[in-house]
Amino acid sequence: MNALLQTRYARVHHPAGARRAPHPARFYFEREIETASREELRKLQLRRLRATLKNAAENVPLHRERMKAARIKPQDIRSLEDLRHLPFTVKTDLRDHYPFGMFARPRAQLLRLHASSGTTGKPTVVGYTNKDLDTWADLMARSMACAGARPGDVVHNAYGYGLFTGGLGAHYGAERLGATVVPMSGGATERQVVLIKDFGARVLCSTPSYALNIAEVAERDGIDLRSSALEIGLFGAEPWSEAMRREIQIRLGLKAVDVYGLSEIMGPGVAIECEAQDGLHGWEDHFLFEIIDPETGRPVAEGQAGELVITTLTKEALPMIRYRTRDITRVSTARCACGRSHLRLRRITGRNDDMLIIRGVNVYPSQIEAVLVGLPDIAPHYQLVVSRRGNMDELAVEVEAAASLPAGEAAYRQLAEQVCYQIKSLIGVSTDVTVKKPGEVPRSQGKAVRVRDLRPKLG
Ligand code: DLL
Repeated sequence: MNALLQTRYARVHHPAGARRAPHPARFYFEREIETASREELRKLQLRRLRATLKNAAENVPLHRERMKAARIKPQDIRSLEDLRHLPFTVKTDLRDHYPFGMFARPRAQLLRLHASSGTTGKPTVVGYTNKDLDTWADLMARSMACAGARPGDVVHNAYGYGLFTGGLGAHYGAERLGATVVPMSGGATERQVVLIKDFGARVLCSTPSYALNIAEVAERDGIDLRSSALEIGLFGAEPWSEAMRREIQIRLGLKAVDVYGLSEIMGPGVAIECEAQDGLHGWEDHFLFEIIDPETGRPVAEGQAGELVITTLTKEALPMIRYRTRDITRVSTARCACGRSHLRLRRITGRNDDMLIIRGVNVYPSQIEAVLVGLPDIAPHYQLVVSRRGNMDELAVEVEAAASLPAGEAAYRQLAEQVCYQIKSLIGVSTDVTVKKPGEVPRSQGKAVRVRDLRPKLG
């Protein structure tokens, strides 16, 4: 039996036996596929791409019409590069075909729907067949194992359960791995802290901003999570910085791992860091990744920053062709120190649509975060307020004084000046900084609201 089949055999036939496996950490390591040569991966991708295009052309009118307009039939695709002749799919396509118009399977064949609300208009709805849910659980289990989780671990899942894909995505992945899931969802942070400690969670799943909230509540309530069983945090669903990673690692006493995903493509588990933490492995047996110049739509050279575009290769219900994620990153196909061959995405620095242009300087909120978090005398909680004066956008930064800083107007003013100076010298933009009292910046329960946009809405 080859290694891949052996892994699958173990998983399918001895789910409870996972705890007895001689090397549990290897249990969900699918060696054959995770370390396949680039050539083998590309062959597999091409075969699956053709099947995906066939599924889309036969079952989704929008894709059929677009392929027709581009004069391309699925069988014309002879190389992965041929995909570039097909147009992109964007978020508004899903909204325009609300609720089920992009599905390639009748609604009755879907076992689950998820949706994201977004800030304007109708939600984007995504759906999964039985096989899609199975693949998702497999990929999330693979991701968790890649990050160091093992069968038998207690996984405390503080991602929100509901229409958001974080909660159920992590839940079924952890079960598939053979871990014990604590299905907490977000909120009731005091209780979360107690249960993390009492149940002996080794793995914490949450947004990075909520992890910080958990750390803060634990410190306030005198519960030392650093001496608890926690070892690994699977953090994602929002941009975060290296400074934030350091802060969380110190305060929770765990290794913070970056996990990426999006509902339109699947949910969490599209890409994750391995123990080398040198980029996030994107699972290329299920997704095809491209980086394009967001202005021209053309591919950029490997290593250059651009917008991530993803095509699904195995999805039944919602095949996505060249989906523009709006997320900005870079890729590397060099083999990783961990031995995996699947490409690596660099930390997602932000979304195209989050980018602010302040007096001609492009700024992502996560860049400001990188400056703020770790500065002495301020707590790692902040909000950015964008407004407009005349034709110019202005940026105000609200930070919070650390509890250790003596309160007082003079101390706060001096601190504001220092923060303003740091942002100006490191990013090059002038900002109006306000220092708030401890606890005054709103805490996150899930995805943090980092920007309050007070600019008049267009149209
Ligand atoms: O956030 C799925 C997810 C859940 C990923 C839990 C990781 C953990 P959506 O709600 O559809 O899905 O939001 C997707 O969130 O396009 C990125 O802009 C952002 N995002 C997700 N993960 C990361 C990350 C889930 N690790 C959108 N770093 C994506 C930066 C991230 N941004």
